[in-house]
Amino acid sequence: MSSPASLAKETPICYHLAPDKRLLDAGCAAHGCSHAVPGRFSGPDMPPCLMGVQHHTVIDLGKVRRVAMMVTPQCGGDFKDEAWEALSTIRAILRQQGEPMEVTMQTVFLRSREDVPTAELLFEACYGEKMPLTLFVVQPPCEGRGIAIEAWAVGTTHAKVEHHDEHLVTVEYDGLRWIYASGGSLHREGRTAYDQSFEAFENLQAALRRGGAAFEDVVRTWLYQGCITEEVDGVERYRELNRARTDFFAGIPFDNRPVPTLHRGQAVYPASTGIGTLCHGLITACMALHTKRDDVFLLPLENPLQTSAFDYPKEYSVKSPKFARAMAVRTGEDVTIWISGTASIVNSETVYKGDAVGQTEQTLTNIEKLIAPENFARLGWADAGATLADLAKVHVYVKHATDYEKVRAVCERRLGRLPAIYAVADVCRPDLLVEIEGVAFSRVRKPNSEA
Ligand code: 3EB
Repeated sequence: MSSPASLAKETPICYHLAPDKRLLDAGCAAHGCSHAVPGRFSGPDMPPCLMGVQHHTVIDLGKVRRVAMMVTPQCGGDFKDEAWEALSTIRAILRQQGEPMEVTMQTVFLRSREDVPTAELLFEACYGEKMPLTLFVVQPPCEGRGIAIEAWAVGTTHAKVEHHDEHLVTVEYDGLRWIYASGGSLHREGRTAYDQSFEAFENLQAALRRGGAAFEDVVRTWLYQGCITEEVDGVERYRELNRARTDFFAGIPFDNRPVPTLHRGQAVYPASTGIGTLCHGLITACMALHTKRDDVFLLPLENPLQTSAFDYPKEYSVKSPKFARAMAVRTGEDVTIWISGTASIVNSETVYKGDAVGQTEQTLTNIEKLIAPENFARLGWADAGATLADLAKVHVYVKHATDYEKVRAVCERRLGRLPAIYAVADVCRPDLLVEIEGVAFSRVRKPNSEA
């Protein structure tokens, strides 16, 4: 377990890598970084520019503190400057928490494939032995920067974090064991999309096993596929991914999950994001939950406005996409909702074709209805539910960079200013312009209470 002192010991390497002192002084305001700095967070050891933009949410679950961070650097400079600023911001946010924190999983969004090796080096130098499970995804951040980081951290006073290997990190607290696994980034030439996808699922399974879990413990997957809508030999790569996922999932007892659901005997698939990346190949990760507690339950959410993805008609895929619209995890009185990538689909059709604003509105309405108390009640949890105000963070994938401002305006109007990253990515249907995923935290309503 790390103490603040041991965290401080790691930093010199990073400071050494800091290529641009501009980031560390107040001179930032001079070139356009004019973020208001709340007094509590300023101080001699807190660079005003870095602390000015606070894109994080703190979630206290019992004794355990979790922090969700969405960091986009503001100050410019070359790629190393930007990466350094983003990493420093994460470090500074964690230092404010008053207890030692560790990053458990992060997704790093990069503008250019050429920056991946530099990013890998910088991140390894910065995190050392405590490298989180890290995905490097080539999806240009919309704000025009070379990098943006989405990261989860946990307080280590009451949680034990283990960094097993590059593909496996586990976190334990309160009788819960979360397993974060990655399937590697598969770039091999000459592999079909089907083989690549199947191999990624096998890799995830192998990592989960090393972490003491099985694939039927998985609650959430992320699939970043290169050339997602490209046709190879007449078949779209995303369709091949779906075929491989269907075949792989056929061997997983999702109808008999260790963590109870109301749906025994019915397959309960993980929540998921399936989206494009500018890299070739496939980058995958998943999150699993293992527990012996008897007050932990799962509820897969389907959307009253949408056909379930696994019931999509054949025109979209011979083998339908096997994922739930969201997965609600109830631990005692806390309900965490992992919302799948959600798009402007009503029933099974794309709506607001060619209209990014309309698609964003519809997507947010889809999320709102998905997590609403009425939907929870319909699906069997009468005392649970959430609103858009309960979102801790969102990730917004935009197909065309030119739609970014409009999309962001809609998101900010309906969601307020919450931690968000906007990145350019191909959504898996040619007519979809926006996809949004997020995580919401809520508590169950006590009997006899009205709220
Ligand atoms: C959709 O609703 C949009 O293949 O795992 C969203 C979330 C989408 C997950 C996946 C695909 C996936 O069909 C696309």
